[in-house]
Amino acid sequence: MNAVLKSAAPSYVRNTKLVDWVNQMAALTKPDRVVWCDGSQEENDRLLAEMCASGMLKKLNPAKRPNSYLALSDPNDVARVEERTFVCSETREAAGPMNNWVAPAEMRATMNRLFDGAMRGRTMYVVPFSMGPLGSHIAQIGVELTDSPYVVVSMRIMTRMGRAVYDVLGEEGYFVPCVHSVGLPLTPGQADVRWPCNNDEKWIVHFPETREIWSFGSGYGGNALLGKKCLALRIASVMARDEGWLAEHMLILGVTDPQGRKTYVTGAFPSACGKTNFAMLVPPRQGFEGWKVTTIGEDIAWIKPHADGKFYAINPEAGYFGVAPGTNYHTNPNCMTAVERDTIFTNVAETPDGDVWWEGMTDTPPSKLIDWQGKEWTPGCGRPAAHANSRFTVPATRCPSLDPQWDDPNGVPISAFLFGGRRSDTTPLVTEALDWDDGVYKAATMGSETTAAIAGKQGVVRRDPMAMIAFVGYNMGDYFRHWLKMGRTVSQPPRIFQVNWFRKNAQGKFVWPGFGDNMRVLRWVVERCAGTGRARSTALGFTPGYEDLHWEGLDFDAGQFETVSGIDHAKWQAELGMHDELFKKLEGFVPSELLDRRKGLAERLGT
Ligand code: TSX
Ligand code: MN
Repeated sequence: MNAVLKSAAPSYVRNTKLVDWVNQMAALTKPDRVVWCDGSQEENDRLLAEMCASGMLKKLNPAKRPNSYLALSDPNDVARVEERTFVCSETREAAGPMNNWVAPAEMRATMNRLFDGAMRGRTMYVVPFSMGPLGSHIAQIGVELTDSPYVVVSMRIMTRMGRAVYDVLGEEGYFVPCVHSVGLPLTPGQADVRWPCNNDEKWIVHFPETREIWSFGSGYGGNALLGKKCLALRIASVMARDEGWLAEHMLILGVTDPQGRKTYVTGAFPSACGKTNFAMLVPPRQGFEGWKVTTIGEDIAWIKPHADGKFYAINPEAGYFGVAPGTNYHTNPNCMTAVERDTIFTNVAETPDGDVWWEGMTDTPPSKLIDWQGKEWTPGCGRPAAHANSRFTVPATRCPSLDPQWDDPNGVPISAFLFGGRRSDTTPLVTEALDWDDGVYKAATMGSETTAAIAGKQGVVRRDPMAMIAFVGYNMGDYFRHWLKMGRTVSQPPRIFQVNWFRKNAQGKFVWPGFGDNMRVLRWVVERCAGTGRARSTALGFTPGYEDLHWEGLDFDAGQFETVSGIDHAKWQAELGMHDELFKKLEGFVPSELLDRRKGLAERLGT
């Protein structure tokens, strides 16, 4: 067959398993062409030009937004699809009650049926990528086969993609095979659509034992850029369990104090809770002279125990795929600077002069826009101009706060883990866990009010253990057990803190100013790690008193502090009930240590 002949690998691809697999997948999916990507500038320019010609991308005005592009997706393909995400381990128990499960043999039959001829009329791109610095002992290699050029150019931003990966792979190197199709084959002569996808069938499938990823029917975000949620979280979490490390939904930041001492902190927050903003935080001008926050990562951390008794973390990604709405020069100036150029925007609005706009970018919207569905838009027309889950895709190297060590193959030593959901009540501003196991309990029982980053209902409290509910590739109970165990593998485990920027007052207004002022909490965390920060003991753990935080430059009185940090015993009674509901869902799998912690917490609360 011609298509198979055309797939002949370049001479620098020496991995026979890879070549065999690509040929096998080409025979199954039947693309018109196979293109082995090298990640070069020329290749990228060609793909961008092709997409501009086909209408999938629009080049933005280079005078306003140099080297940047806009993609508008199908209105039915705008977010991750959790109900269509599957973990196909040999047994249902291994996947656990939190994952959708189908027996691997049955799922393989489904995948073979769906992918048979799925790429007809299209090009299959072979996309080699490294999650983590090339050659790092913490990094992993993946190869994504995709029929979407948008995925190729996005993967080139989000990962270390290209020819150097083939060199690291060599003849025998291991890679995670990832197969992706938008699921819309073309018959000869059939015109393509702007954003091909399949509106009847979407499947995001993981085989954890064989470490394979298959994705069908969507071209959007985590459904299609398979290095991110699929590999770096769901498959990596299984590798981490087997090999003794942690693959987490966490930002990584560095805090430098005026003496130049550096403390690295990670933060796990559910999707679109402001993780990117926190990772790029700018400290308040007053009272924080000489303090600096630097960014290592804003979504995923891979964390390994080191011989010095500490955990070291890398960011496996090389770019940011962040939510645009709400991002502005006040909420995240570093991010706004990052996306000034070299950025692919998806589902934001376009201005008449060829720039982009989204809700919350400026106080007053432009008087005329083209919205995310390509329709004319005017202020007050009743529709949002940008989709609530619209995104920017930008290289990490564009970020002004990027930490000099962000690319260090050994990672950075972590002193604290932060866990924070979006809670309008109950959870205080900041609480330090009593010890490792108490921290694991707090993280495991974390709840957050839902937002638009996932398809489904908004504004209800969803339990989101470690912000990993959608991302653990095995049984959540075993994941808790793995966390408990990992704390015992290092002599200096990080301190664990629970945070909440989102408490509201009786009038339903946010009380804590958030954003840069979160530095006041972060400074206390750093001081606790250094042994200098003062704390009071409460039923929940250690918390700062009003006088233990630095208030210079902020008008925030003790009464307001009480509103964001008070412990309401009736609310905590209800909260414990919700912890029980979570544990009920995981019945038979919850480690006894956590059930003991539930008892201890109830006793301390006097309930
Ligand atoms: O990202 C946020 N952070 C973390 C920042 C480092 N957001 C945005 C969440 C959606 C992505 C926040 N929203 C934060 C926060 O700390 N806090 C809030 C709630 C809030 C919103 C607005 C105001 C104050 C708090 N104030 C005014 O609008 C003036
Ligand atoms: Mn995320």
